This record gives sequence, C-alpha cells and structure tokens, in this order.
Amino acid sequence: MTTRRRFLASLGTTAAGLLLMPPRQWIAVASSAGRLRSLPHPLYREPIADPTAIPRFVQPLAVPGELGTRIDATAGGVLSMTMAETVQDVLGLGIGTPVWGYGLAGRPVTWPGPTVVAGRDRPLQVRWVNRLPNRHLAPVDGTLHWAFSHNGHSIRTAGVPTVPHLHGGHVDAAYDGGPEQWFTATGVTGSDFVTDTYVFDNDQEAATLWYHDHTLGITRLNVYAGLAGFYLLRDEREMALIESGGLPAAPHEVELVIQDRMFYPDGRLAYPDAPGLSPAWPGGPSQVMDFYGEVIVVNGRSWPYLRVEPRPYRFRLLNGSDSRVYALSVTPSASGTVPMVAIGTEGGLLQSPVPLLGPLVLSPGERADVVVDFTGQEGQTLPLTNRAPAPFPLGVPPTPWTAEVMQFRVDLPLTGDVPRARLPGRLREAAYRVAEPPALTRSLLVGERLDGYGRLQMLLGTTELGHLEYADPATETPGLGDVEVWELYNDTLVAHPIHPHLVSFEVLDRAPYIARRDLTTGALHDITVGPRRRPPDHEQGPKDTVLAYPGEVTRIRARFDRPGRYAWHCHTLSHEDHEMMRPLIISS
Ligand SMILES: [Cu+2]
Repeated sequence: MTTRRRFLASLGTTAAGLLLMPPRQWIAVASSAGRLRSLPHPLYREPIADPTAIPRFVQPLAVPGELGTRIDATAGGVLSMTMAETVQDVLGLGIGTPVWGYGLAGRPVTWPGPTVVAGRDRPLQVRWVNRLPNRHLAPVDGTLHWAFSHNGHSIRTAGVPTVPHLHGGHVDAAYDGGPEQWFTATGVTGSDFVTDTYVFDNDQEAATLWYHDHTLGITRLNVYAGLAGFYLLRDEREMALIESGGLPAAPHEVELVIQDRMFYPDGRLAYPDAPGLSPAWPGGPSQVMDFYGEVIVVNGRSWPYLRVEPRPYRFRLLNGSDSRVYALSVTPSASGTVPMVAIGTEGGLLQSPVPLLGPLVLSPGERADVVVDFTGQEGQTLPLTNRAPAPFPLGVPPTPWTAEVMQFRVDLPLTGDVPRARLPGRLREAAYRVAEPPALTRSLLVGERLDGYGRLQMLLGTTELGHLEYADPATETPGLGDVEVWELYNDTLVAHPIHPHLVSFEVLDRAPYIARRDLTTGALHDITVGPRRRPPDHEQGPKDTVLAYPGEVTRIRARFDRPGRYAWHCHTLSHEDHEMMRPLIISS
C-alpha cells in the first residue's frame, strides 16, 4: 500500500478519522455527571463537555491592556517572568479551569501571558522562572522523543520541563529557547541549556512576535495548558504612523490569540488520552496526528465578544492553535461589507495596506496585522467567522461552532477626542525583499510515513535523503551571513506551516510539482515544477512562518545572520512534537 493510501485508510479508522467527524455523529448522550452536559468521545477516556452546550458570546474579550497585563518595555530593561499554574474562568460559567500562564514576578500568571511591548534596539533582559507543578495538565506521551526520554527523570520528581521561545525574534542562539534548552523548577536542564536569563536585542523592525513554550516532545501540551503570550516590538517608523493618526492606537489596537480547546464537564482542559487510540502504546498515549478542539478560545476565553466604536481598529491576530487553520472574515452585515485590510506580516509592515478580497488564512504560528473599519456599523453585531476545513485544506468544513470565533458589537460611542485613524497609502518606503543572490538553494522535503507504532507521522528532510528526524545529523547548515533559498516540497496531503528560527524571510513563490517518490526513504526524484505564482500581496512582507500547501513547492529566501544552533520545524504542534523538526546550524 502506498503511503498515501495508508494515509487515507488511516483517516477512516483511527483517531484522525474520528476527529474529522462532525460532532453530531458522535454518540451524544446527555449526562448529569458534571456541571456541563457531557458526551462520550472516542479520543478521551472520560466524557467531555458537549461543545454545543457551552454558551457563546456571553463574556467580554479579555483585553491585555485593560487587564493590566500589557508590559511597557519599550525602553528596555530587566524583567522576571514566572511560569505557574492558576485557575481561570475560561468558559464564562463560573467554572474554574486550571491552566498554566506567564506572569511578571509578584503578579498572577495569566493565559495568555502578559503582552510585552518592546522597543527597537532597546535590549530587554528576561529571567524566566519555572514554578510549574510536578504533574502535567495534559497526558504526556512517553513514546515520543521528549525532554525526559533518555535521562531517567520524571515530571513527578523533577517537575515539568519548560523553555520559552520568542517566535520571530532575532535572538542569539543561547537565548533562542530551543527544544533542548528546557529547565525544570528543580534545576534539571536539557542538553542545550545555557541560561534561564535571556537577552532580547530587539534589533529588528516593528513586528508582531509571540513567546511560547518549546520543550522537546511536549510543546503541544505546554502550549495547550496556556504557555503563550504576545511580544509586540515597536520602532520609530511605526510610532510615527501611530502618532500621525495613520494607525489606530490602544485602546483601538487589540491583540487576539485564537486557540481551540476541549473541556471536561467540570471545566478542566481535555486532551486526547483514550487507551483505544492504540493499545500497543506504552504509557499514556496522547499523540494524535492533528488536534482539533471544538471550543474556540480567544485571549483565554471561549467565544468572547468585544464592544467597539464605529472606527478603525488594529488587530494583531495570532493563530496559537495546535493544528487548526482559520480562514477569517468579519462577516458582512446587512448595511454593507466590513473589509479587513492587511497592514503587516509576522515580521513587519507591508509596503501598502492590502484590502483582503477573501478570508484571511492563518495557520498555526502565523500572525497577521490587520485593520477593520467599523465606521458606519453602529448597532451591528458582527461575527468573526472561520471557514477553513480541518485538516486544511482538504478536510471537512467547520461546524456551526467552530465557524464562529468571536463577535464585534459596534455599540460604544465614538470617543470624540481621538480622531479616526486614516491608513496612509504607504507603510514602508520599499517592498520587503531579501535581495542578495543566494549562496545556496536547498531542496527540502515535507513528508509523511508511519512511525514504529503504526501512527501517521509527518517529517521534514531533504528531497535527496528523504525523511529525517530531529536527532539525525544537521543538513541545514548555512554559513554566517549567507542568503539561501529554501524550496519546501510538501509531499503530504495537508498544509504545513513551516517556521525557521532566527530569521525573517521573503516568500518568493509557490508552484505545483510532480515527482517520483522513493517509498522507503520518502526521497523525491525527477521533480518537475509547474508554473510559479507570487504569494498574495498580504504575504509580501517579512514572514517567519509560511504555509506550504500539499503538492506544491513553496520557496522562501532568508539571510542567516547569527551563528549557532537553532531549529526549523512545522508549527502544527502535534507534528513538531512527533519529529517534524530539524536542527538549523549556522556556522561562524
Ligand atoms: Cu506539519
């Protein structure tokens, strides 16, 4: 059987297939066991909270600035950030959900963590303090290559390993927060650990960055528990745009991290743990090919609403989900359309504002900087809708629950002393380009196979060598200062968000291809590439995560300008934890 046929067969019979079923096909049995209506679900040992019984749009969005969890670090300086457990009312029902969060020393931790606002060329030193408990909120799958695989430690005795990574940050390797730089509350550290005190030079342009856990083999679980937050970097160009009224400023600038979750009826986070997933797996299987939650959570609250004024708002959108891709629109109201205008990518501003003609596709790890103008929408209630299939792009459409993310209620009066922002025609002098000729073009593989337990496994590699695991010798080893073109051949049936650490890159183009595949190694031969197409206008800014579509080669160009050991990986967290990650070693 070919890998592809096995893949399709597995969709019909395994966890992945069950995930694809709309909830109405689950055996829905009302239960009085918990505070929420429960129903059995084949991926979970215990009955879960019926997502359709969770009320929507009943709680306001948690806005970091209003909650005092936006940290002004634009002058640089020193921070201490704790990681610990807390309880939040995620569902808006007065039921506490234990979560993990980040918080400034002496303040409560929160999910999402506080938004750090940093300033260009103003170094910020952050000491990270691990106060996580000696148990996990999610089932750890010991069959994966993870932090404690070969060192005899356990979470019960050593505590939870954690390591914060500044995603999109131009950061020295010692402070990258890579997968083996983890540390525990008891002082146990990973093989690449250097220090728990990071220096962020902030020597890059204004950007929508975020920080999140990156621990080997349990990144998906640590992020699921809540370890993620925004890091907004400002520079003079952006500040000038804000001060001249070209870009909306707080409170009309709001960060939104979109995540999907499942819950037990008592409010606890639920994560797949059914022994029936595969009886052959020793020790708490939790690895699923993709994880899809049916409860959409924005800034740590399920299906919230945001009251807005009839004026333009700037939204920093982050997909912090494990696997779910979103295709987002502010649904047109009866009185007219509400266009979304893209103004920036992950690593900076676009050259000009780009009105989006269709939904904004945002894959895990990607960010978008957008402006939505609510002028003339007084009295309207506008849902932020999602129409992305799961898996993306060839899965099933969203359910009525996952098809809506949050609501905007245009019911606040216009604050008279702040004029409406007017987007300028130009946001940066010239289009973002990585112009230098490449020293090398790498032909890289995004592939799939079955692992030793018969689970479908997504892997990276090279088209010449085929599939490679994280521990295999590094093949991506640019020289310091080199510009390289990376060709990402996606030989699977799903799209993968690919993220190299350290660099921002230019997306050059995408093209269909055909090739002959070595069924043993996954290597590709006789590759023929079809017509190339430029990325859409709203992707033509500095990117650090790019969606590689199935059957296509996606080309990016980057300059590798700091030495040391980094990583590149798929940002579908369940793939990343299952070996879809490779070293990136830049030689000095
Ligand atoms: Cu992937």
